[in-house]
Amino acid sequence: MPKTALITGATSGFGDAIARRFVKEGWNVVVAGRRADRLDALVKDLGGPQRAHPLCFDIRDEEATRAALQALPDAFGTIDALVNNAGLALGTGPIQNCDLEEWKTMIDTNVTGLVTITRLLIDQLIESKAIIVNLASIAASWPYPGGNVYGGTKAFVRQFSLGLRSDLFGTGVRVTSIEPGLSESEFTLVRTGGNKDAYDKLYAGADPLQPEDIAESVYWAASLPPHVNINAIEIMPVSQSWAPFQVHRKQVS
Ligand code: NDP
Ligand code: 8X3
Repeated sequence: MPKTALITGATSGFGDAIARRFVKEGWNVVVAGRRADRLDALVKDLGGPQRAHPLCFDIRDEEATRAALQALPDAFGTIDALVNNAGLALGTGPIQNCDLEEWKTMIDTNVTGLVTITRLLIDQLIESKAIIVNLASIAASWPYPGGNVYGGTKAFVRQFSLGLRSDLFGTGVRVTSIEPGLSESEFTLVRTGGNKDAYDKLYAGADPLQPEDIAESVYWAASLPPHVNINAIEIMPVSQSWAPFQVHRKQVS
């Protein structure tokens, strides 16, 4: 009987690549997102309804999430890996210029949506001794100008992952926080409101991580023997590293 992974945010970027990676290794997948046309195309690509099942819902909507999970067919009803990947950043400006609605959207998606689906599935995940893989970010640990609420949501995801590990002690459930740096995906188009120039500039010459790189680490963590838990993986492209702290100086005459 193949194992089943439920991957949120499977309509593009990391989620799409993660779904493909798991199916390549013989798993079945439940692929979630809001764009039904992309989910249908992905299911087709993955081998059809025997291998993949689409769940179309907005992760910010608790009732929609609950209804989607309840509607899972029996063949996809036991989840062995929950990959909490759906998420977004909105805006790159400093706090003084930020739009409060964008902040709420990030919190509702990256934090509330992620904890909701985890809570709704937890009894079943314990029963199947599943792995939960949460997509955090380097922004969880390393602040940068314009990262404000996005970084805060990802710090939550990282800490929530560690907290889950503590609470799930003795259950056999494994929990991993994946924390990528610069990665090429629609993430940057979403963040900049569809600004293709900004997208091109960000990645130009940087040889960023690709969704397949992230899929590799998610699958690796999930494929290890049941007594091995990878707590966190921080991944950057070789081209990215840290800068010195900035120091604001008063004018001295
Ligand atoms: P993409 O924009 O390519 O994918 C984001 C996915 O999230 C889409 O499938 C989208 O599906 C889904 N999503 C967004 N909002 C909702 C919602 N309200 N309900 C349901 N699904 C939603 O970005 P990435 O693949 O790059 O990002 C995936 C995760 O990785 C995110 O959590 C991101 O924060 C994190 N990350 C990204 C990095 C990067 O540089 N790209 C680096 C570090 C972490 P749909 O629109 O169809 O609903
Ligand atoms: C996305 C990576 O560096 O843009 O989580 O915050 S970064």
